[in-house]
Amino acid sequence: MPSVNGTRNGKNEEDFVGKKLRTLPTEILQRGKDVDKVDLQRNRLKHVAGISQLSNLTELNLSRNEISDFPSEIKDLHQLVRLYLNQNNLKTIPEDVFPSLEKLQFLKLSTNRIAKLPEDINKCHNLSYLNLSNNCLTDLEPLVGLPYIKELYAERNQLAELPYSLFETKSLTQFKVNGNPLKKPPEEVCAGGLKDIQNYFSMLDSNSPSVRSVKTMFLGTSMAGKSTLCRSLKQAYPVSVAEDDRTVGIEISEVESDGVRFYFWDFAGQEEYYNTHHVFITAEAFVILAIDLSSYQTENPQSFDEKVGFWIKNIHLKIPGSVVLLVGTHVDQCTDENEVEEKKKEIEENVEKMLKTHKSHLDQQKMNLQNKDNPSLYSDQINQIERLTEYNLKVLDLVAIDCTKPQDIRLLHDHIKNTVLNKETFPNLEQTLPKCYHEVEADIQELLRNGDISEHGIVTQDILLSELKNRHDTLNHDKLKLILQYLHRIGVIMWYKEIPALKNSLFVKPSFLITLFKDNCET
Ligand SMILES: Nc1nc2c(ncn2[C@@H]2O[C@H](COP(=O)(O)OP(=O)(O)OP(=O)(O)O)[C@@H](O)[C@H]2O)c(=O)[nH]1
Ligand SMILES: [Mg+2]
Repeated sequence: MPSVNGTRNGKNEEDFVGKKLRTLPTEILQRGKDVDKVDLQRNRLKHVAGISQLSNLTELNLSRNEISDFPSEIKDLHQLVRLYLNQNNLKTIPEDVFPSLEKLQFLKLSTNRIAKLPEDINKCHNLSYLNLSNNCLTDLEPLVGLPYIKELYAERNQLAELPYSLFETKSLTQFKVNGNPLKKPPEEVCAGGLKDIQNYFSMLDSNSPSVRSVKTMFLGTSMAGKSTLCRSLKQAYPVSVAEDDRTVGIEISEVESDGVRFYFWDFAGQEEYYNTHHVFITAEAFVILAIDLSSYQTENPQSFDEKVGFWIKNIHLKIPGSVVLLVGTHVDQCTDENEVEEKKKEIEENVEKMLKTHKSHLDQQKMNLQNKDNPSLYSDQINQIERLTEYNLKVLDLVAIDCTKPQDIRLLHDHIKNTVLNKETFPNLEQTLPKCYHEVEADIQELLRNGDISEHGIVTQDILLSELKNRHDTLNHDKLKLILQYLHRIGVIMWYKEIPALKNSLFVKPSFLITLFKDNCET
């Protein structure tokens, strides 16, 4: 039994924080019913045998211990109001615990390995705060029916679908679910918050289609072959791009292939556009990083930096959850296969080094904080760093091709198809959307084509809403606005709703906006 220096205050509160405890101290157990609150966080407890003797406990903090089996004695703590079990190794929670915790209002189970919730958790009638973030949950259905749930956190789990009925609960005011492979509702809907989720479900019916879509960004230096790749992939055949045909700003297009809708974003590689890229790089994406292999120089750090390093750094900063495919072009202009192989190898090795350095910097920073005199003061920062390390920019091996050769374009096309359909690489590919979301998107394009919206695509909110309302009498302004916000989040339109001077203007043709930015940058 380790020596313990628990501190007591007059209010029957016991503090045993960070004492390296492996079992509950006997002196606390002896005090039995007199104890009101116990803080045992940051110890080495694997179990809490005897805890049921503290039958008047209202608050129990067991966070940051080594508990892997849910302590069944907890169910005898009928007075418990707040329970912390976050940062342990819990995998399962048995049935029959929560119905007995009639007074429990606050439950923190974040950062464990829980894969399944007990079916009777919804019998914990007074629960108003529940944190389930950083676990492996695939289903929140057992939570349906919690009458007073107010705050619910389920970030970074394995949730693909959310139960509709959960959002019919009037009491719910806070809900966070980012970092899940969501398809129903898609992450971009959830990002809008509770109201967006509720509206999404109210518009969803049994006919709502499931679509697989992926935002594909073509990045790389000017003349690398981005537009050639983009246009050739669309045709599944080489399309020649003239030398003086530089992309101005950005070209956005859509193509359907093998049941997947690709949104192609072909960026200008010329330097004067670099300042504008961040405007359009928001969510996760599939990035095709084009590298002209013929002009790439091995053993020349500057060449690597300019053609590859610069882009990887930027992608890491702006879209850290992305998948990057390195595509080496112009192999026909390389001397032979050896040259191509050598360049491919060097690029892949350098990229790997970059990613490793990035990770070791984060680990180092984390260690510095953990080694401070009182690391619990920095636990929030440590958590943030841990979150950043979870974002693994995935960089796939380099595919070297000659863009003028039909079989090379086909090879790349098939390679992209296999990559995108790989569930591990793209867990978010499939999404279920109410039909009206697609219809509104198509309507905006039609309004543009018909000239009902001016050519540059700038339109006031009132005009757009009234045009859309004419076409969808079942959708009120609030619902239409939520759909427009979703389209903004996926990048189909731009709506700077938070900026007072711009909130009444919608940019339904983002490519025009970037040209404006370019002009600004040049002046
Ligand atoms: N021989 C050969 N030419 C290529 C290959 N890929 C691209 N090109 C040519 O290289 C030139 C530049 O290609 P683009 O696709 O326009 O380059 P980009 O990356 O879109 O350039 P920016 O729009 O300026 O950013 C064009 O003339 C293409 O025809 C290739 O694999 N082999
Ligand atoms: Mg181009």
